[in-house]
Amino acid sequence: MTPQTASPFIDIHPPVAEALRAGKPVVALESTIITHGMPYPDNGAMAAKVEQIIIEGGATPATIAVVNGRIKIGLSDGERESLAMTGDAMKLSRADIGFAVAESRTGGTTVAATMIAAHIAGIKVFATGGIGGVHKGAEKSFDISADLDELARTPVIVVSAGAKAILDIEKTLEVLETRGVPVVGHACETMPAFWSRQSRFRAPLTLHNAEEIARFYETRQALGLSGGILIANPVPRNDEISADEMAGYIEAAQKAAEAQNVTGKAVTPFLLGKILELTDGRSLKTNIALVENNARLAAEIAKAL
Ligand code: PSU
Ligand code: MN
Repeated sequence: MTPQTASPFIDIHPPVAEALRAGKPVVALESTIITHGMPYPDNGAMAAKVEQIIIEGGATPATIAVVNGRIKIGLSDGERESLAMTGDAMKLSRADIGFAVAESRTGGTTVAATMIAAHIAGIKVFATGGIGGVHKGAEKSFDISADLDELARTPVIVVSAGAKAILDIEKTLEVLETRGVPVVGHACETMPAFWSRQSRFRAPLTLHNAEEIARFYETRQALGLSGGILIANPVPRNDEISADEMAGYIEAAQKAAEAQNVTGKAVTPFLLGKILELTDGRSLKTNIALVENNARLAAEIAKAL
């Protein structure tokens, strides 16, 4: 529930507030995917569609962002569209969400920051595309997403299509295991790889439906086990791009990032943009399809809880 000291900085969109008060299912959505993950106007259209899917699934969507220093739990259509058009929005993770609030800035929240805000508001389920993780070459760059640490500490179920295939999936799984984060394949034994249904790695755990996922979450809570759960939900078959085909694009994007000295927070948006270019927009279509698919499952989980 909203801690007293946080509430002066938070605006809960009326339909979300009402659903939370009534104990109805709510699904949080991140906004870095809007501000940094996709180009305009596809980003705004995707964000609207995903909210629609959650409503059709019987839950209330709450897109989370920081707008002029206010932590928004749920956006109006106008606010969401205007965020989609904000060219200079910040990318906000745990390290910078407080800064954006203190300095009245506007930004998209990453998986980590969205988990923080969702938890403050009392929302237990959150749908995204892919989480951040351990980047390829992390042994040199030390680039490991704050999303992994957040999953270890904040009790929110994150529904994803796995870790983005631009990452080192094997090392990402290792860090999640070390930090005590359950990684659950949804009706699959193999870890998905974002644009592709299969990576080369096994899903550490498998559950078959929303009810089983809800029961697992509640059991962990009852046992006093802290932290979240990562659900890995494969992209629908008709929308996938095979891992073999993606590998070439990913390598080319990585080379371009190195050549242009792209580092830090800019790496993920740069790689996604480059891959979009290299695939002639196909990666974007797949990205949208998998987010929609995750929103559907998240709504079912929210109802099952
Ligand atoms: N999934 C997408 N597109 C994105 C992201 C995820 O389909 O843009 C964002 C998420 O917000 C995730 C962030 O938390 O990328 C990870 O960034 P970094 O690797 O810098 O932690
Ligand atoms: Mn990073």
